[in-house]
Amino acid sequence: MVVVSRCARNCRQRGSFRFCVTPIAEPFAPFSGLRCASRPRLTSDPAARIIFACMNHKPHVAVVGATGAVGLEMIKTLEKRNFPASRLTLLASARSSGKRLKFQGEEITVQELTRDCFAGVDIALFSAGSSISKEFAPLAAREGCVVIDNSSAFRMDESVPLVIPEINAADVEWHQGIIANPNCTTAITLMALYPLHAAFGCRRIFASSYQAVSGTGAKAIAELERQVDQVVHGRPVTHEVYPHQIAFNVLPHVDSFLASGYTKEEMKMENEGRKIMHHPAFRASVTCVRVPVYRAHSVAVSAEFDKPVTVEAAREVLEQAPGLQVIDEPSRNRYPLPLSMAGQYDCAVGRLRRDSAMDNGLAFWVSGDQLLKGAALNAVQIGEELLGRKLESVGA
Ligand code: NAP
Ligand code: 2RA
Repeated sequence: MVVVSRCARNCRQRGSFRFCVTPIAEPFAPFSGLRCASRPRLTSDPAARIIFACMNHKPHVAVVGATGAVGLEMIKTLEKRNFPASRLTLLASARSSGKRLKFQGEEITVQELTRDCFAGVDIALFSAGSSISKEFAPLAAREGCVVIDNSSAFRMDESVPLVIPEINAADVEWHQGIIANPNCTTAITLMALYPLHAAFGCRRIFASSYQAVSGTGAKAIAELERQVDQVVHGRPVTHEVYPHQIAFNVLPHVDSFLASGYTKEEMKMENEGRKIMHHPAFRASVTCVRVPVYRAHSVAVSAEFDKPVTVEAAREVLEQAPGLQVIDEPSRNRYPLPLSMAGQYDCAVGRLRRDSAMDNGLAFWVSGDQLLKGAALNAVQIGEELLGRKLESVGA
């Protein structure tokens, strides 16, 4: 296979991206044996018209929702991982306009998000909620920007890849301007479940989550702090974010309820899990619970597999899995804890045991920082995939 830098027939320039719009079903022409470096090698939809953005310079990056719990972590993650941004634009609501945030030793002034913010921006990391994403992400994509979106707005859209780089990195290749980041509880669970699925074939899971308040955003962190102070000082407890007191309590309620009795958050595990693992028959019955933990979600999972699975075989698989630590020495009280996982890029799995209620079943406990692997880190990793794949294509 000869890779040409562009096919001259269907390659287009949009902003600072080069991409190929050859329909994937059409044989690459005009000469067989040639492939355009701008054209994706994989797609789940053979009829789709593909737009694959290839970056040809250091990107101008924007963070939308820069002042929020996730946005602040995005800025730190871009800095810590030396993301090769030529420029960083920080966007939030009018309330934050003029605030200054640090990036690589410099102060950057936050600007109000408006419709004309995306001219010249190459990659935009969105984390300002679904309604903002629905309004501004398509507009940014039309400007030639690749949007990596943290909200649930586009996750189940068939034209939008939903990506955890350790699992389905190649899906970034069929993006059409928007790539979705998965739900945080789903992402953390799949970091342990997917390697097991690849080895033993996962049929279904039963799971309960233990979700930190920072999953709800900056206001919920403040609510827990305030309520702890109110309880400790014997004052009346006030609540604004959650329907009940969260301090010294747990709430079996994350996101809104559906007619089925499950919440939206609970259904994300099955729906998003199917798309990310390319496993349309995957089933998940989940109870999502909010706990008075500041940071890092945990999930107790019982999984049923096609093949028999021993604890030893599962451990061997999990020890090889990227982005995952195995912390599993119950006799020494060693298992993953949200307190220890807060601030870490890796997730951790432990409490591995044969599930006593299922054939071919394995029970485990997985924890991870949902602001990082469940949001900011995963988004930056997707950006890195976009840049890395250009190098791979050119060098092929
Ligand atoms: P957050 O702490 O409440 O932050 C929200 C951000 O959105 C702030 O920067 C806010 O700016 C900005 N924003 C709100 N209204 C806006 C508007 N009209 N125009 C422009 N910017 C606006 O929330 P978060 O926890 O960071 O979550 C943000 C998104 O990420 C949500 O879609 C959430 O579902 C998703 N997510 C969160 C997590 C998590 O662990 N927190 C994990 C995965 C996905 P101001 O400061 O100016 O108000
Ligand atoms: C939560 N999954 O923890 C969400 C993060 N937006 O509520």
